[in-house]
Amino acid sequence: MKSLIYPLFVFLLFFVVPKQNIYAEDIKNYSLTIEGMTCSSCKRAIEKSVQKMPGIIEIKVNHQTGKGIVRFDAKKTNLEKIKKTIEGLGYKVLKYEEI
Ligand SMILES: [Cu+2]
Repeated sequence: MKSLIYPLFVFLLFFVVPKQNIYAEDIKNYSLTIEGMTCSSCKRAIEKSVQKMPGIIEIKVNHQTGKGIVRFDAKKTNLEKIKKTIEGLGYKVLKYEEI
């Protein structure tokens, strides 16, 4: 059993750990313009749902301006998926732009 520990450690170190890393070149930042947010519950609903998606690092939206920013790992998700999540809640993504 002990003889398995070292190979297991090496396996985890070289094969499992790197896959969980986020590489700087995969991180994308987008600005969003969202239609339909009227109060802070709208803001929270969007932030909560998007934050739960795999690959999302951060999302912040402002219901007063309709603007938001999202930061994500492009290896794990993309803007189309984020847009679908937001629109699934009943809002509309009018515009998005890489920043
Ligand atoms: Cu609201």
